[in-house]
This record gives sequence, structure tokens and C-alpha cells, in this order.
Amino acid sequence: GIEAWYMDSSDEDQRKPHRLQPNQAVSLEELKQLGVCYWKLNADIYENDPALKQIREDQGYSYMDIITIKKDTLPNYEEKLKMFFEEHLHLDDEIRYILDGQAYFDVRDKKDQWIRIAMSKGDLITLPAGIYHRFTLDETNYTKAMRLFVGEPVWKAYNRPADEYEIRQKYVASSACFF
Ligand code: KMT
Ligand code: NI
Repeated sequence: GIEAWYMDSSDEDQRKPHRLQPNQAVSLEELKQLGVCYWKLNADIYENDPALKQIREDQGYSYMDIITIKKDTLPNYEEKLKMFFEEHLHLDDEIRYILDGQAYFDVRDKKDQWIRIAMSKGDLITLPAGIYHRFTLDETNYTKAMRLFVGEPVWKAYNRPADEYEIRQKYVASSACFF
């Protein structure tokens, strides 16, 4: 399963864990309150997995592709990693299923603090439209992920500040827990 924690504010390598000392864990329940949903699947059978098929049907995830993020296989690797780590939002949900390797998704909580979510093989996560987030590889420098989408994919990212978008205002209003 996933593990999540509040991040320290050091400028060290983004691929390091950046845990607070002592660690300040974030539960699945707390992530849910931010609109972040999670499923655990068996990635060994992703090509023919009834559980994945069911989620895709239920959620309308009609589109899927697979991205391998590794120095020698991803074109413009450095540039893309830099882009993924810029704080941004999307107008649609971001849905990622880790098929191999591992990676971090960082999301802002309602008080604007960074939460780091450690994803590994079998973890499927959905980030709600309008949440500020970013992505990085960890020190293993490799992940393979399925990207899912409702209908035709729109990859456009709006770097922060993007507070003027209606989806941002909708997201901010969507949770009960402000303070
Ligand atoms: C995004 O928009 O943050 C991404 O697509 C991250 C990389 S996909 C594993
Ligand atoms: Ni994104």
C-alpha cells in the first residue's frame, strides 16, 4: 500500500524522501479528505485484470496508455522530469497506476503544506481536478505507469499560480476541512 508523510522544506535532491524529523505520517483517510483516492491492484496481471476492468468501467476511464520514465527510454527525460516537478494543476483528474518501479506524487493539503505520497507497484491513485501537485522519481530513478483518463486525454498543466480557474475554486470549496 501507499505511505504518505508531510515534507520537510529542504532544497536537497527532490528524489530523497524529505521526511520531517520525527516523521509525520498522513493516513489514507486524510488523503481522501483532500479528494485523493487510492486502489491497490495486482500489477502482475494488469493486461487482463478484472478488478482494473471494473474500476475503468465504474469510473469511465476509457483512455489508457503506459509511460516508462527512465533516463534512456523517455525522450527529453530531464526536461520532462523538470516539468513534472513544477507545482501545477489540471482541469481533469490525474489517474496513475504504477506497474513497476516507484515514484512520489506530492500534493498540497488545505493549509498549503506538501504531502509526499510514495507510490510503488500495484498502487493506483487519482488526484482531483484543481489540486496543486507535482511528480518526481525517487532515488531508484525508474517507474512504469499507466495513465488513465475519462475520454480523450488532456495533458495540459497549469503551473501555479492558477487560482483564477473555475476548477481551482471548485476544488478549494469541495472539502469540509479547512482548518
Ligand atoms: C503530471 O501531470 O503530474 C504527470 O503526468 C506526472 C507524470 S506521470 C507518471
Ligand atoms: Ni499533473
